[in-house]
Amino acid sequence: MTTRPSLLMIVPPGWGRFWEQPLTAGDIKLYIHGQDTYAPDAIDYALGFRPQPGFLKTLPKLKAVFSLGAGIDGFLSDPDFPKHVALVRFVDDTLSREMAQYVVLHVLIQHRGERTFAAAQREAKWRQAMLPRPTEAARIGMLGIGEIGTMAAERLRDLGFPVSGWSRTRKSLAGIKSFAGADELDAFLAQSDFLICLLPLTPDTRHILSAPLFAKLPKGAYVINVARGGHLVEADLIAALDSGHLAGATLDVFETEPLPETSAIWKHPKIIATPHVAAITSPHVAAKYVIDGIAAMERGEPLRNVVDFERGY
Ligand code: NDP
Ligand code: OXD
Repeated sequence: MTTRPSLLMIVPPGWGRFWEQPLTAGDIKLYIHGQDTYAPDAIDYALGFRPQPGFLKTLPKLKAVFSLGAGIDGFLSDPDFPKHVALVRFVDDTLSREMAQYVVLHVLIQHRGERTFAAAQREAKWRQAMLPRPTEAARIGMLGIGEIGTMAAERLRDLGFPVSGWSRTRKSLAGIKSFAGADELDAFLAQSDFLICLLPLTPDTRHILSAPLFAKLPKGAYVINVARGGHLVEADLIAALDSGHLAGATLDVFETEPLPETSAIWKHPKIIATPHVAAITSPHVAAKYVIDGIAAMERGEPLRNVVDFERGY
């Protein structure tokens, strides 16, 4: 008789109920941490987002860890993460699509002057205005042009915006200019009227969105951070907005989440803040992804989207 592989779901209290039904559709034995009793050495696979540091190393027979999200900084920040175990990112078109929608929405809110028209409506004022910039002059810079950045860049390109991407390695994407590596960062920034951060959070990218970088953007640039709060020095952003160098910002992610009620970000007139909702991983889609991944590994096939620990993403 063959035993079913076991999967431990490590999520905040209350989340388990969304995942239980889609996950048990697979040929696995599911345990929910904090809810079910299990022996640590009976766990083959784990699934989570930001597990308690040190916890995963207490599972001695782990074969692979699946991330609930595309970003895996919540695992790599654990100094005790068991690096002999494969860590798999969540990569899926439905997630990329929602992220691309969020990016397009916030570029358009700014580009089309939506907040000005909303204010005029509140005053019942008929105030017509031209676009602040013609679309072909509103240059988009994708800081990170991987799975999600590529889809967002293509959507914006198709709306008529000139789009560039910055990455570690050179890209060849139709109608999208590629800048690669630290040497080309300044040239990329100098031509980004919209700067959209879709980088992974690594030691190289932490606090990249800071005063020196903002100073290299054209005056009146708009910043969208949809990657991780750790990319941004919040005080530097507020200073660049208050000085008038930057026109505005949209933030979906924050150094401290939930964003404290006392944060100046909530009420800043030039910031749109959302509570880390640009894309929320669908339990049904992700459960199938995990079940398929486990089945592949059990058949001895390679896993897809495994994190390169050297690179940090
Ligand atoms: P990918 O790994 O597919 O893409 C990352 C991109 O960043 C790649 O283009 C990569 O370059 C580039 N990059 C990484 N390090 C550097 C560096 N040091 N210098 C230059 N470029 C670099 O990630 P995804 O697109 O899947 O996801 C991006 C991030 O989005 C996630 O890490 C996560 O933090 C965030 N996210 C946020 C969500 C939200 O709800 N707010 C939801 C989902 C994701 P190269 O292509 O050369 O490797
Ligand atoms: C992710 C996220 O990384 O939701 O997928 O932040």
